[in-house]
Amino acid sequence: MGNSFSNISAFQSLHIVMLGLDSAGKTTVLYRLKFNEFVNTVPTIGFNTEKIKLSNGTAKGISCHFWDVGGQEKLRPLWKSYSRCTDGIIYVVDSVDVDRLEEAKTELHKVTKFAENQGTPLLVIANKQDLPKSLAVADIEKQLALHELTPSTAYHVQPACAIIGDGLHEGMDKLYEMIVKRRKSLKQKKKR
Ligand SMILES: Nc1nc2c(ncn2[C@@H]2O[C@H](COP(=O)(O)OP(=O)(O)OP(=O)(O)O)[C@@H](O)[C@H]2O)c(=O)[nH]1
Ligand SMILES: [Mg+2]
Repeated sequence: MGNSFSNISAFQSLHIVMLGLDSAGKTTVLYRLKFNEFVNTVPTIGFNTEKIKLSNGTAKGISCHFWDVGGQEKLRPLWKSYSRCTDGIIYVVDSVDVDRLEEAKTELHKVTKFAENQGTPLLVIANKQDLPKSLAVADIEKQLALHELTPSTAYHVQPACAIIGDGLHEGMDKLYEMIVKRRKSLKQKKKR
């Protein structure tokens, strides 16, 4: 049976960049998706990159080329070039690091304002939901002021726990759906 995503199988590997403040859990997400197990990480100096074939949900079988860029302040100037011309942006947030949510918001809004990123679908991963006092998705959405993003930017906020993998496949499905939708509408615009 065909579904609305069937044309995606013909797509080449999706190009996904993963950003977020240091220690948010980006590299943990990357290796959880790659190996389906917890991998102990060290702070990323530079970036990690992996080709991953998604193994679950509606995006099952889709190949993604992930770029996981270090989130330390001195590395953030790199975000611009890594996020250029990607199919999707994943922004990982530490849901208990309340003191740095404002900083996370500022950095996210900077990224989405780059001309090349206008309209690129955004998956916000509200990570570390296993920890007590983790903020709920609605609070994170509000604190990151996602409603202030340009209307052309589709986004989804996904609660997750990268160390056990909860929420990651659901999040990837949502990102994939947004990417498909965007490609379709860009195609239709071209036809007009
Ligand atoms: N409790 C909990 N800890 C997590 C979770 N995800 C990641 N961590 C931990 O958070 C710490 C930072 O994780 P990383 O994946 O290295 O963070 P990062 O975003 O890649 O950080 P940089 O490379 O410095 O940008 C590690 O000790 C992880 O084990 C989670 O869902 N729950
Ligand atoms: Mg890292």
